[in-house]
Amino acid sequence: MPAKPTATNIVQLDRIDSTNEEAKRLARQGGAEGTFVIAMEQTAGKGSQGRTWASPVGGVYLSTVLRAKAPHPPTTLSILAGVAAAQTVRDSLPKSFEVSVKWPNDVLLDGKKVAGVLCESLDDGSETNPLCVLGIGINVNLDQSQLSPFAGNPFGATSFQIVTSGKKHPIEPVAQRLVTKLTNLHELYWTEGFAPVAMIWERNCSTIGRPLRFALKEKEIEAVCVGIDRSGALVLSNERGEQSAHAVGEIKCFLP
Ligand code: BT5
Repeated sequence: MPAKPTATNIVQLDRIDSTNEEAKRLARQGGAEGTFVIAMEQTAGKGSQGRTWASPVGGVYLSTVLRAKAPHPPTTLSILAGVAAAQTVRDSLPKSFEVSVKWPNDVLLDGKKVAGVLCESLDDGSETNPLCVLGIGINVNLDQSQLSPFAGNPFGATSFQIVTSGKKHPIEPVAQRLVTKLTNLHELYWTEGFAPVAMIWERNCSTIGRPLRFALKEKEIEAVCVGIDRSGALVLSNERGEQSAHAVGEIKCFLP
């Protein structure tokens, strides 16, 4: 059993292709566990499934290398990262703003996407406690024109600057807060397992008890969200009360 990783090393960069790629390069050289890579700007920021993440100066772009702890799969770490990002956004803004996490790990600020998470597994030969890169992007000082390409997405896009009527926010404390939240949550996960992290996720989510439209690979279904299971999969209940767990898929919208 490897030792519990701690935040040992923070690499600060002005500009990089992708902090996830840099974290992977460091991991390949060995000893990257617990390392944080933070950049002011990404030239090739990545979303999930080959999508891109707009990453101009004004956002927080952070990746860290952590191990999932058996028997929990890497998906549990991506849930953990969503919780850390939501806590970071909430603690960085006045309490009047509504912050929630949408399964699995998008963070919504007043109902619009303000942060995203990309979790990638690294094959380091350890099947028991796989090494993962967790990448988080938070829109802090991005303006309307920088986010307008995403206005048509199901949950749109927003930033700290947009919701606070154009106010600029210091980036450094947001990045620092995210490092602390990730470190604390990973410690909790490592010592007590995924269950307490899942409970915090459920407390922070906008989803439980709400009817929603969910896109599976080949069809869309309407169901009520019940919670997440021990692997981080979304548990839905249909109109007959039958429950199903979904490891993949996307919440398209909430229903009235
Ligand atoms: C995500 O993907 O939400 C994962 C984003 C992870 C970004 C971090 S930044 C640090 C680390 N290094 C990287 O290279 N990546 C990670 P997904 O759910 O697939 O959402 C991507 C979609 O959101 C895109 O196809 C756009 O439609 C939209 N989008 C792109 N940039 C955005 C932004 N800055 N804010 C809101 N939406 C955005």
